[in-house]
Amino acid sequence: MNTNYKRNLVTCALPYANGPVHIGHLAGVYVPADIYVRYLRMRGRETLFVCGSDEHGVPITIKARKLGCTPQDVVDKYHNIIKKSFADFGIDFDIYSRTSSEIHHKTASEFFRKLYDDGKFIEKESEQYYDEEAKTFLADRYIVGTCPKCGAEGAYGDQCEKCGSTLSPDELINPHSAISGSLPVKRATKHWYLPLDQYEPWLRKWILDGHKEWKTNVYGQCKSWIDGGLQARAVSRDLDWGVPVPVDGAEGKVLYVWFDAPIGYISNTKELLPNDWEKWWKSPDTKMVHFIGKDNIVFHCIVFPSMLKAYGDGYILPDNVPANEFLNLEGDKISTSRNWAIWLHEYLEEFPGQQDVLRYVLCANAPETKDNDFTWKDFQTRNNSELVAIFGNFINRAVVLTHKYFEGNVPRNLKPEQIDTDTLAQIPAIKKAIEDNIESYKFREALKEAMNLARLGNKYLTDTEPWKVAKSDIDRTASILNVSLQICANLSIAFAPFLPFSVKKLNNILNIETLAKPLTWDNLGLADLLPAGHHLNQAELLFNKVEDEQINAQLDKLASIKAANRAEAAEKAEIKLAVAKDKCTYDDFSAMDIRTATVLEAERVPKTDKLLRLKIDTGLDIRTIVSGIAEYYTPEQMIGRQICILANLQPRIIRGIESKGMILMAKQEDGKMRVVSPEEKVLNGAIVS
Ligand code: B3M
Ligand code: ZN
Repeated sequence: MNTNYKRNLVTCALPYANGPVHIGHLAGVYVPADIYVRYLRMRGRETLFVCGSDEHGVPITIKARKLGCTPQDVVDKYHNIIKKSFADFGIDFDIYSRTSSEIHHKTASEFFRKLYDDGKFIEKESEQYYDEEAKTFLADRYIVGTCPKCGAEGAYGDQCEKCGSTLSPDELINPHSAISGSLPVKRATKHWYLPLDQYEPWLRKWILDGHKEWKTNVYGQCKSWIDGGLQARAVSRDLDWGVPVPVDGAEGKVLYVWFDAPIGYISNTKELLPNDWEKWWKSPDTKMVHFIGKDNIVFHCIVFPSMLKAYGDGYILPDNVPANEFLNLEGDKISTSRNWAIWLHEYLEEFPGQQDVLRYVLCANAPETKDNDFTWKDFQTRNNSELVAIFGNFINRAVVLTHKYFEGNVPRNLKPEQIDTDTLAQIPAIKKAIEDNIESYKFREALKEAMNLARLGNKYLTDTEPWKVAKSDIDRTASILNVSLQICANLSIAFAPFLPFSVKKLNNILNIETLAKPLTWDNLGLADLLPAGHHLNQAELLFNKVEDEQINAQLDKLASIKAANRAEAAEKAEIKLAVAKDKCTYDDFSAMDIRTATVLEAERVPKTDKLLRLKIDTGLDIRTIVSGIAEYYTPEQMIGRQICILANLQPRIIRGIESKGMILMAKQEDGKMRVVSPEEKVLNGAIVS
């Protein structure tokens, strides 16, 4: 393992721009990466911190269809939300760009083309599902049907969200296109594949022999992928959103999102350093570290390195990929589709100025070796009993007492005692422990060590009781507060990678601008950071208590999300076909006079949100029918439409209006009611038989 690196290239998984960032993303990827980079910068090591939005792929196109807009509209919206929320949360990227950028399209396209020209791909024709109505191939996610495992409607061609089974489109019952609803047909299509199996010997050597120091969860997953036998992997897709495949005859095909996205790390670097990017990507002096979640391990340890290997030209490989496990929320898996998440942009609105509380809790609870759980109770407890009661309390007492007894000036160490020396002597070991833990990507442990320094200060003050000593021995009090303030300055350094916002406040209290000795990492452990006579600014609380009301409001919010999900699930369940009715006779059926009719006029029934008043031409007469379809159709959508009605239903007075008949409707999968209409225009009054 190279230990003479000259620079550090740190990347973070590119978040899909089909939704905001949530605490699972932060705990898994972005908070640890930001801590690592802030620490490297404090050590004076040349570092580049790169990220951006991942804007291609089927999830984006599905979201666009759902919202009735273009994929570009979707990524524009969420790219901006994500970028702003990262910046407001102190995730201090050198660049946060995006894969819909021109420079990315150019870089990814050239990357593919070189591998293509060098014959690194296999070309294969395969049968894919095709929607003849929409005239497009269907990615698995675009094929829906009944789950063969649990019978749930709306299962996707790759997965059933109800029971979690991984599926293939061929397994679905009644598979149909999510775009047109038509039955998909199989059609031959050509794609390009990266033959990962050809890289197995090299991957075995590079990872299994060469990187035994990687985290157990990462090394273990790589080993099982490699031992399981690597397959050729498609690097193109039939989709109209993404980086077009730069090969003649490849119209309608784009680079597979997991081929193009990792190249985003390169294109983002190029965008930032157009003349200097290669020293980061093609020099053995660069240490590259990918921060990701565990679901991205295969792409960052197997696929992307194989792509870089295939490309050659001196591209470096990651020195480490410290993937984290998953964070759950209140005992349940975080889920974008179920809105079961704490969204970063919402947290920032609801807890203004409290970025560091979330940074602290997410680091202290990080799922570094196993999945972990975030609870609002724990958030409150850690804030109130650790940040407020230990760190904040110590700083506040030391500064307030210095203002009380020494007009805010750091007193001279007039009367030192053994406890002072013993206490200060513990700081270098804490410094070393923080360094060792951060350098080996153990940020939870590193944070604990920083908090141990706060505990040390708090205990020192409690043991020495300057507020009592001051009554009889002001010189001893001077020493106690001098030592305490040195610990305050050390805390500013120790917490700088973790809690940048609080450290900024602390530095203002300590008035570090005028210090002769800067609070650099190398100075962590010194006992003379604040010289006697240095003037402190007024104390201000670093942290505020989180009150029960705030937590209860968040728990109520989650409860209402859970209730909405239950209601939706219940509705979906209800949509399972109603049980068949008892047999009826032909006479029973022929007693109903079902006719076609056309809607001439339509208007909402005042003071109701479900009723429309329709004037219809039944062929027999012009009549009024009041129908509960206002939540599914506007009056405008009904006018001119030919429908089917039960014409001989007894008239009823509805909201004072005589309604003669009933409109025939049917429920869709999502619970929406649709009118039953003849496929083509027929006579008004035609009998439906
Ligand atoms: N867009 C994020 C995810 O799988 C994915 C990462 C790409 S990093 C090149 O959640
Ligand atoms: Zn299922």
